[in-house]
Amino acid sequence: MPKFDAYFLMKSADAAEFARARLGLFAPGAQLEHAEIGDGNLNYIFRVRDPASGRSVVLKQAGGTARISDQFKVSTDRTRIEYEALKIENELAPGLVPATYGYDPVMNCCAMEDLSDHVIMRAGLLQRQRYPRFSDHITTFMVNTLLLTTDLVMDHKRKKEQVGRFINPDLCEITEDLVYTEPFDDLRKRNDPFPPHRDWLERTLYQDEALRLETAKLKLGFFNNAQCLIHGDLHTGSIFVRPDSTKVIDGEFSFYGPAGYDVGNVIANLVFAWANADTVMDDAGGRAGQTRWLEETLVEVVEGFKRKWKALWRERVTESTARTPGFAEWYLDGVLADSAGVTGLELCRRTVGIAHVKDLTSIASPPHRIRAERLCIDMARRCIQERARILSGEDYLELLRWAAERHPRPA
Ligand code: SR1
Ligand code: MG
Repeated sequence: MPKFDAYFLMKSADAAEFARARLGLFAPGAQLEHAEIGDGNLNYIFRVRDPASGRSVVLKQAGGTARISDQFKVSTDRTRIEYEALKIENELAPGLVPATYGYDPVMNCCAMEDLSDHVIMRAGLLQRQRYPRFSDHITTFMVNTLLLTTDLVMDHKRKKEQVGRFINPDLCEITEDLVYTEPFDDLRKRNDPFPPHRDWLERTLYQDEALRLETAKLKLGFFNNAQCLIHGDLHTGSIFVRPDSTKVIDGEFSFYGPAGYDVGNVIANLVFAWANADTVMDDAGGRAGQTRWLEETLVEVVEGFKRKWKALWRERVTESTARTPGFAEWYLDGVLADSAGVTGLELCRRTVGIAHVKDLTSIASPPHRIRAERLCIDMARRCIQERARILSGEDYLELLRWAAERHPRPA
């Protein structure tokens, strides 16, 4: 039987052979360079390159369990979902996602543009880089992909078909457990709080009944609100950047869910970058410059999102009942409240849960890491509890400043 007619988990040499045999991108005799370059929690990522022609491709292959832990059994159908989401995103937000070159349902493998001239945004921010086009690009990506896949714009029957194509139970379950449940109830005993302040984290997150009630309500929205096609994991590790370019990757968590899930992830991950810079950078001038840029970016993300959403709403919404006076404002306020709630959830789960972020874990000094984590958690709790009134970029900055003042930088 030909090599790629039955599924197996590839090594990088297999990926090169697959690229040559199945993609038609390389000459038959080309001497291909190949490497496995993935460092995410779930998949295997290969870069295959022909140094003679300069052509290259990235192959993403799904295994039956997550890389981070065999505990997570995850359907390989997620690669199809990512491929189909990429095609839609390429249409709705051109230039803001990698080009796709094909999908193989047997090998559960998707071929896409090599973005080696970009860096993962989280890594770039930790090196104190700034990305002046990011807020403009990411708000266009979010508004176009989210609003244009709602019932307010799409043909309703077509939208229901699409909801079906994007049913993504295994990946949704990961989010339901890791984001909505376990940060507030370590029922599977797999949380991983930073030991020196484990007691503080557990007391603050697991024993606050009022907070847990609000997270239960938010989880219901994630279960039931098939609002639009969301990316589902839009943190700074899922975004490639250059100063002049932004490319959203890793859409395997895509499904029809609440729009605010994507917006809240972007905001929370800017807060992680801020907490790292403000806590770690010793040089006062450099620190002020980097944190100011992050604050401005956060405000531009929220305000740009609102501005572009309203403009696209006027242009593209066709649902007749949406013209009812007051409806547009009510709908956007709901998306913003969900965004604030998810900001809080993401801040909590990356701190206490199993899937951490380098913005926090790379802080070597325990008192500094504790300070960064506590400011994130305190801001998070208010984002969840007060989400209905958090409607502007300035509202987030007020909470960030409040939390930072409660937890001053260690000397
Ligand atoms: C088991 S996967 C853990 C996390 O990694 C992904 O990037 C998602 O954020 C998920 O929650
Ligand atoms: Mg990912």
